[in-house]
Formats: sequence, structure tokens, C-alpha cells
Amino acid sequence: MLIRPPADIPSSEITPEALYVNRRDFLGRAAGALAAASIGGAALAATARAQGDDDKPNTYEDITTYNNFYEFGTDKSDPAENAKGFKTRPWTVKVDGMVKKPAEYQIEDFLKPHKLEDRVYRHRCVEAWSMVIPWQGIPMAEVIKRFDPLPSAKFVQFQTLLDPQRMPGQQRAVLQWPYTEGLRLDEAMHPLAMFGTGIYGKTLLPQNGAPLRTIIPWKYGFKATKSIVRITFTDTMPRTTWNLAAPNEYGFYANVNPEVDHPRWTQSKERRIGEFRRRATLMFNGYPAVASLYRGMDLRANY
Ligand SMILES: Nc1nc2c(c(=O)[nH]1)N[C@H]1C(S)=C(S)[C@@H](COP(=O)(O)O)O[C@H]1N2
Ligand SMILES: [Mo]
Repeated sequence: MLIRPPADIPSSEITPEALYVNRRDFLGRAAGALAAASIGGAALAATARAQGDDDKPNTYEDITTYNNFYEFGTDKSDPAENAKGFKTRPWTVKVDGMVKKPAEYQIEDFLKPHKLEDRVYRHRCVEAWSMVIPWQGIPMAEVIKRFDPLPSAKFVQFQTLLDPQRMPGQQRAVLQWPYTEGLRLDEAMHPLAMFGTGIYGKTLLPQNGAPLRTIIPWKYGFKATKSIVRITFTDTMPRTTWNLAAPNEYGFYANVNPEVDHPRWTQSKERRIGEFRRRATLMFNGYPAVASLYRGMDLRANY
């Protein structure tokens, strides 16, 4: 199912030049897989075709019914069911910490200065399944520049809403709530990183992290933070939920890496939702442009 984005979303000019350059880089190196695409309007269908059978986007149905969102249950089918009716308006996002312009925004004001972009990204869950998702959102770097982090800020932390009434999964201590994740500031500023607000040109549904989530396509899915209410700039590595739960299994970096297995299963292969065969997992999920962020680092020690 292909859904046209609303008419007011501009089309081909929306992706900054840096991304076109990066895209050629991906196309050259990622075995013909279209790793990032600038799509809009009618171009959406064409892009889906251009990706070929190997990396065509998952259906809207798959993307919105097979989810990981423990605040709404631990089964993959739970979030679509239990997040029905979750209200994402009014919604405030607090920006604080080492930043020149701390503020508390209504979500509309948070998003207002930015143009929505459409980008098709691979999504690789640490549990060895994957999808291809046509996201809509805004580049993380643009948003961060607007807040003007202090030179001392080295990391950024993202926090999900804490509200056990509205998020019934939080009534059980399966994780330490609220869900938090973080990135090094240079990772967050990478042109591939974005805040997601939609899928297939439609406003994000609650199960996918409405009204605002992060998307870091070269990292395992758990690095993404859904339903964000707070963004904090710090000079120390922030606490992250899955690292607190099982530090030997889930590191801070969590870059997709087929050469570093999870202690309980291989990361060299993955199953694309909707397929039966297992396919090879690509280093950095097939986004080699990010390698420069980790030059000189031991990616086994920093898993
Ligand atoms: N707040 C919150 N964010 C979360 C999660 C979660 O349980 N709670 N799950 C993570 C994991 S493990 C994955 S794979 C992705 C899933 O995103 P999707 O359901 O939109 O595919 O969300 C991530 N963000
Ligand atoms: Mo995941």
C-alpha cells in the first residue's frame, strides 16, 4: 500500500545536498541497496520500485502492527492494540542541560521551523529482524543547531513519556522507566540521524512512537526513543535503558555489526519481516558513510 504524502510536503528539493552525496556513496558501496532516498509526492512509488526486490519498503500494515514498544506490552502485536487511543496532543518537549536555548515547546512549535523530509531507511532490530521504512521527519542536526549546545556538551539524551496510566506497560518493572537513550553529539549531528514524525507520508501512529521519535538507521532499533518528552545535553555518557537492563548484551554504541554477536545469538544474519529466508546483515546496517565517526575505536569493546 502506498500512500501519498499531503500536498503541502515539497518534493525533490527537500533533501540537503550532503545527503545526495551520501546517497551516491551508499549506492556505490551497499551492494545495490538503496540505503537512503529523497522521496516525496508521486516519487514515492517510483522510489519503491527503484529499490528493487531486495530492499523494497515493508507494507504500512507490517510497519504499524509488528512493533517493539514495551510501554504498551512486550509482544510484537501489543503496541498496535494497546496504544489505540493514546493521545499525542497536547504534547510538550523539554530541551535542557548544556544548551544556550533551553525551552519547553509545544510539539507544534518544536516542529514548526522545519521542513518535513521523506527518507527510506533500513531498520535493524537487535533481535535479528529488519524492515525497510519510508519515514517522514526532520534532520536531527537542524534541530540541535537551533538549540545551540554549549561547547562542553558531548552527548544528548532522549527520554520517553513517563505515565503509567496512559502507558500501561510502565505498571510493570520490565524495564527501568522512563525509557531513555542517548547519542554522542557528533553521532546525533550526522546527516542520516533524524527525528521521525511520520511513515508513508502519514502522521506517526502511537505504536511507532508518536508524536516524535528518533531514527538512527546505522544502529540497532533499541537506540531509537519513542514518544519523546525530553532532550538533555550533557558532558557525560547518559544512562540508557537496555544498557542498564543487561550491560553485557546492549552497549551504548549499538552500531549494527555482523561481526559482533549478541551473547545469545548471531548478528551476522537477519530476517526481513515478510520474508522467510535470512539475509546477511551489513556493517553499519549498510550505511558505510558513518564509519568515520568511529575511526580508531575498537568496535568489539564498544558494542
Ligand atoms: N520508549 C521506547 N522506545 C523504544 C522501544 C521501547 O520499548 N520503548 N523499543 C525500541 C526497539 S527495541 C525498537 S526495535 C524500535 C521499534 O520501533 P518500531 O516499532 O517503530 O519498528 O523502537 C525502540 N524504541
Ligand atoms: Mo529492537
